[in-house]
Amino acid sequence: MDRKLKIAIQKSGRLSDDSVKLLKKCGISFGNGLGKLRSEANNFPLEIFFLRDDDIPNYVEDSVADIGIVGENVLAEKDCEVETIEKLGFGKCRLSLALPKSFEYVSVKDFEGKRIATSYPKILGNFLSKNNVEAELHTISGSVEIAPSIGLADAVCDIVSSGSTLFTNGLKEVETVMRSEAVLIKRKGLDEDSQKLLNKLLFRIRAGKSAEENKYILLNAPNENLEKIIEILPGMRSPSVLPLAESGWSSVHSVINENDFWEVVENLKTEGAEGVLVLSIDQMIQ
Ligand code: PRT
Ligand code: ZN
Repeated sequence: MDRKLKIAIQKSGRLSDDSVKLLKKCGISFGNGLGKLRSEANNFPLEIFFLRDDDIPNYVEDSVADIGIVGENVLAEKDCEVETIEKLGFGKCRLSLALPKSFEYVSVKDFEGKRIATSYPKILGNFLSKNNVEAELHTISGSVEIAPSIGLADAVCDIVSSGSTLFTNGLKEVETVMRSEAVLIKRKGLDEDSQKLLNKLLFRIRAGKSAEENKYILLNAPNENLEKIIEILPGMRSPSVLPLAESGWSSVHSVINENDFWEVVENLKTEGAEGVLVLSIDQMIQ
């Protein structure tokens, strides 16, 4: 029997589009029509399950799926026996403690004896006990941010990304309890055939991720400054240098990290680089 790898992704929510995009970027094609719970890839031995994010760690733990994509926040709250294999760089957010705007916050000790509404009692409980703070946790599953205004709690501990939800509810963020992003998880005891398929998938995920983090750069450099320019451009191995038709000049090609991009370009300009072109990379195999 031909083995298929089973992956669980969020059906509809903040991680859905990026999870689908990630698989498609790996060259995997599948139908993900509305209302579908399961889909099979046409060109990779992969079966995709569309589930609620909260259920994904359990389904992976119970071997219903081999792997899954879920937020680290959900994973930490669940305490399932699964292994995190790769950070995926999307779904970034933080779990934070927030208080009414007018509260004069000094330190985490201000939460002593407070009633805190949250959907993350386990993560918050650990954080508070690490800080020797005793508070009363009220676990609610949604609309945590309205709890203080209706008198249900004095503070909240909720997921924040832009901060606008807290702001519009008259709250301010005062402590970060944890940072989170989407991760790829796998079940324990994956058989050899499934592991081989996972390695193949991971190879493609990593190639796409490196491509996103890097840029391809081309520029013209006066030969007398080549040495300095090459020093600025590390490249995958080292930059490619080709002579230009005009004597005394060379074309230099390299790959640079997106985070260093502007600084590198400024330094190149200082060393006399001209005609700098920067291109996105589709895949980067290292
Ligand atoms: O239906 P299902 O159970 O699958 O989805 P869900 O409603 O439980 O989760 P969903 O889709 O909202 O979030 C899925 C995952 O996305 C979360 O577990 C996080 O890992 C991640 N994520 C990233 C976020 C946010 N950003 C986020 N902003 N999850 C929730 N929010 C909510 C937050 O709860 C708050 O209500 O957005 C609001 C705050 O946003 P800002 O931008 O106003 O700060
Ligand atoms: Zn959920």
